[in-house]
Amino acid sequence: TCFKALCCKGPPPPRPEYDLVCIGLTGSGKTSLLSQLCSENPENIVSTTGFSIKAVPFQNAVLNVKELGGADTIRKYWSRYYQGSQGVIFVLDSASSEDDLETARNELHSALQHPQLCTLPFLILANHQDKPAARSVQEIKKYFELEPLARGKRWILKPCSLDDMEAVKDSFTLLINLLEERELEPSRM
Ligand SMILES: Nc1nc2c(ncn2[C@@H]2O[C@H](COP(=O)(O)OP(=O)(O)OP(=O)(O)O)[C@@H](O)[C@H]2O)c(=O)[nH]1
Ligand SMILES: [Mg+2]
Repeated sequence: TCFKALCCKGPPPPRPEYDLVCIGLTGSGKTSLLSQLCSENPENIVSTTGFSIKAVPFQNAVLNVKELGGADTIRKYWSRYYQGSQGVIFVLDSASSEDDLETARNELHSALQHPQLCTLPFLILANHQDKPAARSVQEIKKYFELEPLARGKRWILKPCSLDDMEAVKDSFTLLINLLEERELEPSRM
């Protein structure tokens, strides 16, 4: 037993798990970002029809992320898959057309106000920042009218692109901090 005590530290404590929903228009990069975070092969990514679930490992937590496909025909069913979510990831293409940006804004506003999501932490990723046409995070914040709409809510808006995954991981760490804070709230104990 003495030898065992010296050599076997035992299994590490389990990491907390959180259930998240990931939404955003088709082509915004949801599957690409989540696949990179899971160290999966970035080739062969096809548009998500329906939904797809991935367990994304981080140092202090595991995020069970349910990505909902963003095609026009699927978006109307998004809200059926919100139940049980503890947080939201919204991905947008910062270099998209004006029309698509407006659609993304409307979808984000609906999500922020949805009864099953309105109290949850949001991570909003302004993706495709590597493209010359990408709007800055300041422009997006203004265009999306986030300050007046989401006052008092916990949301994080960060620029990102597939070619800087370290920045993406840092943004997820901020989201995990919000999820942990939420767990410690007295009202939920
Ligand atoms: N240049 C650039 N391309 C990106 C970026 N993120 C994703 N893409 C590309 O955008 C395309 C669509 O990406 P997906 O990950 O399939 O998008 P999605 O949001 O999952 O789309 P749906 O599943 O249809 O809702 C792919 O060809 C990606 O390589 C980025 O940051 N920069
Ligand atoms: Mg997808």
